[in-house]
Amino acid sequence: MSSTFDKPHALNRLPVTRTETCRACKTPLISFFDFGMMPLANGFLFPNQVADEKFYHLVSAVCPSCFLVQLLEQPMPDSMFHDQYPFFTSSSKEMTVHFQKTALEIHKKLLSFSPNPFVIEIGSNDGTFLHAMQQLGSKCLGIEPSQGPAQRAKQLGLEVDSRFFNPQTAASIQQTHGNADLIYAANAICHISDIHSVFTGIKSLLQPDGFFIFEDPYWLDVLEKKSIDQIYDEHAYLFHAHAIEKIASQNGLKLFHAERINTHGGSLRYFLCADHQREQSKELLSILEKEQETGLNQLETYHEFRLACLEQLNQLHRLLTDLTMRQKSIAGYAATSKSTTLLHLLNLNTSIIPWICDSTPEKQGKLTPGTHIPIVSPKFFHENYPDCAILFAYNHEKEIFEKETDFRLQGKQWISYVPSVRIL
Ligand code: DWN
Repeated sequence: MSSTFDKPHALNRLPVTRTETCRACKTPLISFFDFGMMPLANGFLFPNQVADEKFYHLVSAVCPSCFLVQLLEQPMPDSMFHDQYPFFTSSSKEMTVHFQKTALEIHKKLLSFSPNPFVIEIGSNDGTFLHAMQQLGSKCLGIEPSQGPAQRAKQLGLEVDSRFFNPQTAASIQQTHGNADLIYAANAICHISDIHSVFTGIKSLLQPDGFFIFEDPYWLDVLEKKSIDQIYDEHAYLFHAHAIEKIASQNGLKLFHAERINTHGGSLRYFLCADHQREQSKELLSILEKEQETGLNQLETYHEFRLACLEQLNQLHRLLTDLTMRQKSIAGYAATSKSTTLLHLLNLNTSIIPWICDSTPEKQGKLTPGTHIPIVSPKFFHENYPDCAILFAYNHEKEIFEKETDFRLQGKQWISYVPSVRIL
C-alpha cells in the first residue's frame, strides 16, 4: 500500500531518544514495523503551524529475550507533553466512571487499613482518579507535566507537581511529602522511555508495605485485535505481564496480581509491592499462562501480527475506496491519538475525509497531525451528517452509540476497524 505522504524535509526532525537494544534487558532489538516519518500523535496544529511541523521515524521493535514491544526511537518527553497537550481523561464519561470505580475498589481493598493514606498518581492528567481518592479521604499528590490537564486538576483542589517523574523527582517528593501508601498510574508508565528509572523512583518513594498499581494498553489485546493504531510516539512500550514481572524483580518489586480491563481497547492492570513473600494470585498465573499459549515469546508471532495488520489496513482501504467510488460522503468521529497512525498509514487526507469531529474544544479548529484534516465540533457533525462516519474512538463505542442514536436513525452508517473492518 503506497502512501503519498510527503516525507518531510530532514530539517523537520524531532529531538528523539534512540535505542537499538532493549531498554529493559539490553538485548539487541528486532524491528517488525517501520511506519516511516510520523508526526506526534497528539500534535494537532493550526494551519499556520504546518510549515514547522516536526516528525520522527516510527519503528516498532521487539526484544528477542524479554519480548517487550517498544519503539526504536521516541520523541523527547517535552516534545510530547507540554502546555498545549490536548488530551483530557474526562473527555469520556465512561472513563470518568471507570476511574471513580477504580478509586473505590482500591480504597476498599488496599487502603482501608490506613487512616488517611498518602496516594501519588504519576500522569494524573485532569485529576479524574485522584479527585475520587481525595473524596475518599486520601492525602493526594498528582504528577503531571502537561499544563492544560494539570490546571484542571488544580481547579479540583488537588496538589500537582509539574515535573517529569524520575528518581530525582521521587527523592524530592520524599523529602517534602514522605513515602506513599499507593502509587497509581493509568496510561502513563508505558509513555516513559527510561523504564528502570521510573521503577527505581517508585521503589524509593513507596512505603515498605505500600502498593504500586498501574494500567496500560495490553500487548495481548493489541495482538488479538490487530489494533495497529496503538503504536505511536507516546506509547514507548506495549507492556505484558511477563515483561513487567521481570522489570519489577530487577527493581526490588514483585508483580503479585494482574487484571484485564476493557479500557482503551483492552488494558492490563498490574499490582506490585515490595513484599517478595507475597504469593502471586491465581489470576496473574492464568494471565502469564495465556501469554505463553498465545506465542508471546515466539518471534513468528510478531511477523504474523504485522501481516494481519497489513491485511486489515488493506481491507479498510478497499472499503473506503469503494464508498468513495459510490459517491458516499465519509467523515471521522473523534480525533484520537490512535487515529494519527491509521490516517498516516492509509494516507486518509481531506481527499477522502474532509473533516473529523471531536468533543475536545482544544482540538476544534485545528488540523490532524501529518494528514492535516480539519477538526470540527460535534455540533457540525449533527448539522452535516456524512453517509458514513469512521469511529476512531472505537474504545468508546458504547458511550458514543448511546448519544448518537439519531445518526443511524437517519440511515447513516458507522465504520469500525477493530477488531475487524465492518460497517455497523
Ligand atoms: O494513552 C493515552 C490515552 C489514555 O488517551 C494517551 N496517550 C492519549 C489518549 O489516547 P486517545 O486520544 O486515543 O484517547 P481516546 O480516549 O481513545 O480518545 C480521546 C478523543 O476522543 C478525545 O479527543 C475526545 C474524543 N471523543 C469524542 O470526540 N467524542 C471521545 C468521546 C468519548 C466522544 O464521545
